[in-house]
Parts: sequence; structure tokens; C-alpha cells
Amino acid sequence: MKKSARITAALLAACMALLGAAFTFPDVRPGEWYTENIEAMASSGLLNGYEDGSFRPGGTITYAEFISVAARCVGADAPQSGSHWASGYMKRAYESGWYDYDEIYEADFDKPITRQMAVKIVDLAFDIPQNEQANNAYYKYMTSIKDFNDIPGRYGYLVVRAYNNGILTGDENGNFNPLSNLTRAEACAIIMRARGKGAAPFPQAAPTNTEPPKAAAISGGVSQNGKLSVSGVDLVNQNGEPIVLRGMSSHGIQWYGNFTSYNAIKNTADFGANLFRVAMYTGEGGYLSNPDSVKSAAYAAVDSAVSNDMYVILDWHILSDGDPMAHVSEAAEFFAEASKKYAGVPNVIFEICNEPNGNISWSGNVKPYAETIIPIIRQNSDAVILVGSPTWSQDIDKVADDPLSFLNIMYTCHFYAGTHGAWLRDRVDYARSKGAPIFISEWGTSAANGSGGVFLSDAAEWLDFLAQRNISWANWSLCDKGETSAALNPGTSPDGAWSDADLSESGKFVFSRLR
Ligand code: DCB
Repeated sequence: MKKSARITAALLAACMALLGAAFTFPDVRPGEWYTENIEAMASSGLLNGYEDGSFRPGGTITYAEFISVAARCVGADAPQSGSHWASGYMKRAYESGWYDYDEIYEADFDKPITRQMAVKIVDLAFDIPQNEQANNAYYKYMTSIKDFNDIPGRYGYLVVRAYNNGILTGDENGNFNPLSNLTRAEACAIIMRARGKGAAPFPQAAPTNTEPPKAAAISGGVSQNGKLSVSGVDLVNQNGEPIVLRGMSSHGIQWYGNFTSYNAIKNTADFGANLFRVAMYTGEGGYLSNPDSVKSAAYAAVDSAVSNDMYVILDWHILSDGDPMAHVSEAAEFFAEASKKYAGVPNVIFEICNEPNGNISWSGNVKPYAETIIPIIRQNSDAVILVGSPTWSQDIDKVADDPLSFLNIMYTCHFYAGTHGAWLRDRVDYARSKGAPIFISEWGTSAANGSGGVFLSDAAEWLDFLAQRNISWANWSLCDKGETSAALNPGTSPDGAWSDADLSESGKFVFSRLR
């Protein structure tokens, strides 16, 4: 592209940036490493937010999105040339030699772009200099990039060029991760840097910059109660005194991750919660489909709860994948990592399988699963572990008849007030009478499908029953979905302070019972 055209494009972008100065998204908080870059990109119309007003900085970015942003940045005109919305930009990119015919097929346009491909695009689109210095740098990066051998030859020199020009650095382990995806926030940073405007540090510097604010101690929080353990059927604090945790569960973070922001969790604590549950779906487009992005969203949510002085449940939310054994190796890998990451962090509770269901049994499926996963967690951590049971975590009677033999574990019982009544409360008492500790890691004021009702008098009966027994609970769910179990009305901002008008019928009831 001609230099004059590039200058014009830059000027245009700068003017648009001025016009759209106050460009903010509820999920892009001021002061994050990515905030400046995202706002610059959005206000110049290069990469927009979603219809619901969010930006989703942690979401992935597709080939078509990334390449059309790069093309727009360099002022490429792109007449529509095919059925895909980005076909004009893609054709232009291909013709400019930004990618080869065998690298991106049309069927891939809407898939998340790989890091190796993103680097190639920015190097070529922005004409990053391949100077003498970069040639000398090759040897340096060949040895310093830990996974350099995983980078296919056609990208190696491009990665070196990008590193050498400060467009990116490796992850905290020194890896480039050629086949991993890019978050939208990272894409903004890389592109802004490549176009010579990015002032913010690259995402991998994030750990020092994203340290969430330390919140004041909360009532019933971790600074008061410290490390938890299980004594008899009771959950107890560091002094061996019974403690009750009450709070909210997120909805699926792959859908409603914006309600696990620092502010959303803080709002929940302000309403009196000392517990937050991070529901990391495995199926339904969750962890099993996008392990890297879903996992980092889950960790970010855990970290936000920790900095709000709350206890936090990291939930392997099986649901459509009813048999926990179906993905036991993925679970093993995940809990090995998570228990290491949070070893010694007293806030964190591991829930190893949300709701087993389908044609499975406690002794044949869930118990062997627990016997596989719990020892893996125990290599790093003696945190409290929650274990589900068949029939959406209602078969606690079967569990009590055939318990696990580990310390500091509790069994989950899930109820929905419109569906599950006295018979399930009887099971809770039966299980406890046999010595099985019970934790209600999920319950709703609705019927079992998350909607219907709300059934507030049934819910009140349940909460009174639990209060009499010091049983802890997390309510489903903290989100604004149009279903009765959601605590917030549709359209509620995750980050603003919630007024009464923002709370759904369920939310008003549940929040009033948190303290
Ligand atoms: C549980 C799940 C949870 C589910 C709620 C309400 O499922 F752990 O993921 O949440 O209870 O059903 C719902 C959301 C919906 C979403 C749907 C699918 O509220 O917005 O569309 O998940 O992801 C239960 C609990 C109990 C029973 C059945 C289910 N039961 N279930 O007793 O029959 O089928 O999901």
C-alpha cells in the first residue's frame, strides 16, 4: 500500500478516535492492560463491541474478524466479492500475499485465528521491517522461545520479526503457543502495536498489571475465617467453628461471563454473599470446545472472587455430558493444573462434577470418577472438594450408603424449588444421619429447567431448613437471562451498582437471604 494512503487512513482513524472519545464497554474496566487499545480500536470503528453492548475482551477472534480489522487499519478497500461478509477483505488479503491458499480456506473464516497466522498477518499487513537486526535476532529467539520447535518453518522468521519489533512477547513460561487462539483484547494490543500506536504493554505482561484491586474484608469472608475443612457433617473455619457460606453461582461463563467481572462479583459481596461459584460448563460450547479461553475466563473469575475476600467454587459443570467418566482425562488434566495454581489459596473450593445424569450410577460411574480426580487434587491441595451424584446431584442417599474415603469432601445436593420438595430434604437428613456432609452448590427459585415460577414460598421452606442445619448454598444464577431463575432483569449492566429495579423477583428474594 502507498505511504500517502496509509497516512490518510491513520489520520482518519485519529479523527474518529477523537469524535468517539468516551467509548466504553461495561466489561472493559478502566485501567486494565487492554483498556486503552480496545477503546482506541472501537472508537475508530475498527473492531466493534457486541449488540448487547459488551466487548468480551476475553473472547476469541476469528480469521475473518482479525484480517478485516488489519485490512481496515491499512485502509484496504474491499468490494464485496462472495457470500461471506468478509470475503472482500479476505480476497484482498490473499491477493496482497498476507496468506497463502493452503493456510485459510473459506470454511475457516469464522474459526478462531491461530497466533502463528495472526503474526503473519500483522507482519505483512503493516510491513514490519525485516532488518539486519532481525536477522541477527533469529538465533536469539530460536533459543529463547521455549516452544520454537513447535513453530512451523514458514512462520518462524515472522514470529522473530514480531518479537524483535516489540509486537509481542511470549507467555509467562516463555512459549509462543503457535496454534493457540488470540483473545479480542490481545488482538487489539497486537494490532495497535503493529500500527505503531500501541502504548500499553503486551498482554503477557498482564499479570503485573491486571492484579485486581484488593477489596476490604467482608463479613463472613476469608480474612475472617481462613482455611476451611470438614468436621463430621459440618463445614468449619480455621478455628474449627461451623461456618455457613451463602452466595451466587454464575450462569455458564461461556455465555454470561460478563457477570463474573470483578465488579459483578463485588456487587454480589456487597449484597452479603461470602461465596461465589464459577460454573465452567464442559459441554454446551464450554471448556471442551474452547479449553484455553474458557479456562482463562474461569481463572479470572476465581481471582476476582479472591480479591473480594470471598470463598469461591471452581465448578466442572458437566450437564449434557452426563457421565463424568466421559471426559475423565480432560478433568484430570484440568484439576491437576487448577489445584497447583490455587494450592494454598484458602478461598478456593473444587467442585469436580456438577450434575451427573443419564443412565449412570454412583458406584459404577461417579464414585470411580471421584476416586480418580480427588487424589490428583490432593497432590497439590487439601482444599474442600465437592462431589455430585447421579440424577442431577440428587442421589445423595446412594452416596451416603457407599461414601468416599477422603478427608475434606462434601456431597452436593441440588434443588429447584418448583420441582424438588420435602422428599429431597428428607434425603439431606438421611445422608447427614449417615455422616455424609452436604453442600447445596446450586439451587433455584424456579423449576428444574431454570424457568417457571418463581416458587418463593417453597424456596423459603428450603432456606429455613438449610439455615437450621448450617448448610451452605449457592443460588443459580447471577445473570440477566430472560428466565425466572436469573437474579437480574434482562439488560442489567454487570458492573454498575444494582438497584432494586435491576433485581428480578428471584434476585430480590435471594439477595434478601444472603446475610
Ligand atoms: C441444572 C444445571 C444448570 C441448569 C439448571 C436449571 O440442571 F446444573 O446448568 O441451568 O439446573 O436447569 C440451565 C440454565 C439455562 C440453560 C440450561 C442448559 O438455567 O439457561 O439453557 O441450563 O445449559 C438441571 C437440574 C435439575 C434437573 C434437570 C436439570 N432435574 N437439567 O432435576 O430434572 O436438565 O438441566
